[in-house]
Amino acid sequence: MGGVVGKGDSPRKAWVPETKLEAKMVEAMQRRASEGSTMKSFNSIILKFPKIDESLRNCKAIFQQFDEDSNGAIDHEELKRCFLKLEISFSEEEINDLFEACDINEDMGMKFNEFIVLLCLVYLLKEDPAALQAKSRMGMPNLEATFETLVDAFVFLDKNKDGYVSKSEMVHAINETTAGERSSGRIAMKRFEEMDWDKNGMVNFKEFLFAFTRWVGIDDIEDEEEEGEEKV
Ligand SMILES: [Ca+2]
Ligand SMILES: [Ca+2]
Ligand SMILES: [Ca+2]
Repeated sequence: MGGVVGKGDSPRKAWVPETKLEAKMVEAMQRRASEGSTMKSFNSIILKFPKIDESLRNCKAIFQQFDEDSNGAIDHEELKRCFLKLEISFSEEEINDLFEACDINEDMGMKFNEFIVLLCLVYLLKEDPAALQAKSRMGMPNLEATFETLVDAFVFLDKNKDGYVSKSEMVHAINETTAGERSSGRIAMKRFEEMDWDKNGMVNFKEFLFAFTRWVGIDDIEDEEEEGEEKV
């Protein structure tokens, strides 16, 4: 891969997309950012938490529908049929990339929260006119509205529209809301650290989504197994 900045051997460059999928995500997010955000403050995002929470929980039925063998996870084949049914025309490679990106505990199955993140990424990527000829909808209007809110929230935070939320952008967003409060910087840091899953100093949309599922408690629905324990 060309273009690696030649300072030392730091393993990753935070703001350079690490995968093709991430590059597409960033691109889609930047395109979306050019339309602006309806969010006015970080608080306005927080106020939407309950509604987002409810909507995502309702999505459990969709998850169960596509978890054909009811083993609590959506595997590759189930996901492919899910895409077929939702008329999401992604290539095999795109589906694989998405699957890999969202399967954070790498057990080859989408848990509920992973599936939600995946669907939201699909929602974002589907807006890409180059990737998809048809602007077909996913056929889940409520869920799409929620995804739109999440995209909107990310766009609000990403002030410089580079497709990532940096620490200073987070601080900026929170300071706007809680002007003058001394604790706000610390809150911003904490929120940021919760989001920056791979600790590379930048939050991409996927990390943001996973953080969201934690904040609204979606991942509590699934029993969180301890590490190394795959079977229930
Ligand atoms: Ca299954
Ligand atoms: Ca940014
Ligand atoms: Ca990160």
